[in-house]
Amino acid sequence: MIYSRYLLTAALSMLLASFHVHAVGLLDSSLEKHGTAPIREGEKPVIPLDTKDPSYNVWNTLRDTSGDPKREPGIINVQKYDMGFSWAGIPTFFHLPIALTPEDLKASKVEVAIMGAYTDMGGGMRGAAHGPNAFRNSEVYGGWGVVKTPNMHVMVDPMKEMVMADYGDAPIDMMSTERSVHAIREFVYQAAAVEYEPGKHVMPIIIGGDHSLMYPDVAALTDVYGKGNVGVIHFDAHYDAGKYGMGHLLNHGMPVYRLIEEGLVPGKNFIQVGLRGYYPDEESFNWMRENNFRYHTMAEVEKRGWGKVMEDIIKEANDGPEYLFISFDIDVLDPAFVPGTGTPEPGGLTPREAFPLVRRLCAESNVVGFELVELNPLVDPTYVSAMNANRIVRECLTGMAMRKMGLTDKHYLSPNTVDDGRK
Ligand SMILES: [Mn+2]
Repeated sequence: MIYSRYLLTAALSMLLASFHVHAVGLLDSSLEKHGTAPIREGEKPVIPLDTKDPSYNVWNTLRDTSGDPKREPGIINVQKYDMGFSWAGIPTFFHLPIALTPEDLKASKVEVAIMGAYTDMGGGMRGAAHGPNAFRNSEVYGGWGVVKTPNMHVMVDPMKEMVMADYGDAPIDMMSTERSVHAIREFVYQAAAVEYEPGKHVMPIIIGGDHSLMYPDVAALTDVYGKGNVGVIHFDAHYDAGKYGMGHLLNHGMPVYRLIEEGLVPGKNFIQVGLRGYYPDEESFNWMRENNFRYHTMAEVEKRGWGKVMEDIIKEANDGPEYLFISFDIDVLDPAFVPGTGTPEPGGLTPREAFPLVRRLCAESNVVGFELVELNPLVDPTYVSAMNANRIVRECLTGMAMRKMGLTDKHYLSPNTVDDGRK
């Protein structure tokens, strides 16, 4: 009953929202004509939330599990058969078992928890909300169960070397970024706070969702590791440190500014990779320089070549705070490889450039969290974006497994596959 009323409210709000868009256009032209502001002094230009609405917290209320069959905590494999192909079975991230609670993560000593976060209000184009499930369905070949296959570059299979789980999706109020971020921060924190061994925390991998996520995701890790102790390697076509957003303090182009403003991550602990195009402006670059950002634009790649830039990024990653978070906006890749994103920008990285860097960062530096954001399957007709997103995360998982095995030599590649043995 409450739920159906919730749906009705949601439908009504959407209808009102679409009216609002048209109204803004009308007000703009009347503003020019009459010179009077539509909101008079002293009036609040916002409609407050009705906190007494019975559906107010319905999106963030845990299901009553008291009637469920009793079970011991631990991960649950939801597949019926010993083996299955990539396109078959119940779609979880990489066909991994699921974990429903922090107790499940702890009981099974889960090292990596992969979770969805379907934020979609932070960008102009909607569709990133469908990113997590597009990712769950993004396996191209291979499968689960007895099918275990290594990454050919290093001959390491992360699925075999580590305990991992699909941790489900974070709670999101689809009408509000502002209300969602606190719930997401808490959700990510609860997973990352779990120690699967004394002193070793679960690594969260968050699949978005728009890039507003960077704020709650990084904040959750600073809640675990301490303010100022987590550096961010930020892959993106855009700098995402916008200060103004029509009165909003957070949208998908502003999380970097928020993290700095709140003192969670100082500017010197940001390493930005892949900036290009027509945003931001000169003033913003000056602001980044004043705040001691380390940034690597495509202009630098054009001048020095990817190989040299990649080595610098890895050196810088190991010359900063003890803990690192990778924020991978899929639009850092060229639209040829990722049309499925809300703000595509030509002239980006190729998968062949991004894969080794992500793999090496996860192997050669202390990465404790990862997010992949802005995957929008609604504009991904060939699924190539979801496939590349899948492989980016697999490269990180491979690197994590290499680190666990002690394969942390600089740019390690398998002697069996890097050449055919004649040289
Ligand atoms: Mn971004």
